[in-house]
Amino acid sequence: MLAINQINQQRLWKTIKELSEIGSGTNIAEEGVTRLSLSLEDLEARHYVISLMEEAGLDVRVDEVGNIIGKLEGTDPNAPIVMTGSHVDTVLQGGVFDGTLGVLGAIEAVRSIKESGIQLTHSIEVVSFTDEEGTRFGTGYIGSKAMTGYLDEATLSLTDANGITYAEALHQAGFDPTLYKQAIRKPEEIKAYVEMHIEQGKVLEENELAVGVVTNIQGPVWVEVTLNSHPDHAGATPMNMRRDASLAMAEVMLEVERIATKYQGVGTVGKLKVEPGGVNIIPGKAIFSIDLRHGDIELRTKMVNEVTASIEEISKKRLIEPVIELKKSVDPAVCSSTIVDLLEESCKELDIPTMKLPCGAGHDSLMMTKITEMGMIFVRSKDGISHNPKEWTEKEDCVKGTHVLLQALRKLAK
Ligand code: HGY
Ligand code: MN
Ligand code: MN
Repeated sequence: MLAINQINQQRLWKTIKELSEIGSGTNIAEEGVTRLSLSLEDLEARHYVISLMEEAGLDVRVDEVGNIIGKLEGTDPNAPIVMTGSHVDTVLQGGVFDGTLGVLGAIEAVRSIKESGIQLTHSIEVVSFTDEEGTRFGTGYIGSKAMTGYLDEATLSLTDANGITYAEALHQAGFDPTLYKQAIRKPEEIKAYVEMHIEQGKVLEENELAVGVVTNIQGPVWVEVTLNSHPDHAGATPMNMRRDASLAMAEVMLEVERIATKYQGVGTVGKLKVEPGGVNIIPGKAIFSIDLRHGDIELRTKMVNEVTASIEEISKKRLIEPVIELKKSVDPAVCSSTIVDLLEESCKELDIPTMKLPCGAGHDSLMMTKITEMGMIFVRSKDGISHNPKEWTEKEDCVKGTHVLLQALRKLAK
């Protein structure tokens, strides 16, 4: 009989390896893993997660927007459930651990509880959320937004690069997006949500710790900016007669850096293109993303307003028409102090040294906090690298994080 605070380490590591092979192409070291939401690779990863949950003896269901939910029944079916989970969709050429550790670790933790034969009062649900990253449709947190009642038709009509809408992609994957409201969970049916995730930063590594307890999470605002002018001849148009969309974009990008630095937030232009895109054509259009984040909502609002004002100003000066489309705006969140304390206590009981730290990245936790007590367990990232094929977390750190998750789930569900 397994001691209750032990998982099957080999089995966990094997599942991480197996899932990493889905969407990894031929050269994972160079190309990483790409499983854009509702793509064939994502669907294959979903089947893997479902089969693993079934193998673990969980009751598995998939909701109207494709959230995969594996349940370990507690002794009291009326007690609010304890939820844990993360995502298996990735960014372009992403790493092996982002999201997947939180799903596979949760499955291993709940599987070990089941194998130990211990009976817990509250049921535990492991969730693999649909489209956390937002890479394909430019928004994200779709599964957790659906569960918390923040998904809407406007979001479902966003399109990917090929003009396919979320709704069509969900439909093609076999779900019925018109029923997305049925995925909503009532706050009273969930006792708490705990997510294990790689830190994707350097703090744990600098403090030589494997595990951290998150105190608060930055909230992201994503906008898509289109700067419209007209293409012109690169040779025949004098410099003082140009309305060059790419130069306007360049100025805005430097403003994003200046304003984010001024407020000690973060600002990123990660996706950009000019049209029509010829060596001898002055760009007539520039289309680019802006990701702005801050832990404080007032300061983030100031950042967003100042970036917007600079886009207007630069466009006016260069006789360009700007269009700014809001794609995502999720409030920053403070983790539940009850859960923070419980996670610290779990580390202490397992003799795993830890520290409290803020979270720069966004997670489904940002949505789940709107309907239940939320907390996060961080696991050390090598060199703080993430959203990069070189993303790496040592096996023993994955095991330690999963032991803390197991301990926390036991305490929450007992
Ligand atoms: O954008 C983020 O912070 C996360 O990777 N979805
Ligand atoms: Mn990510
Ligand atoms: Mn993630």
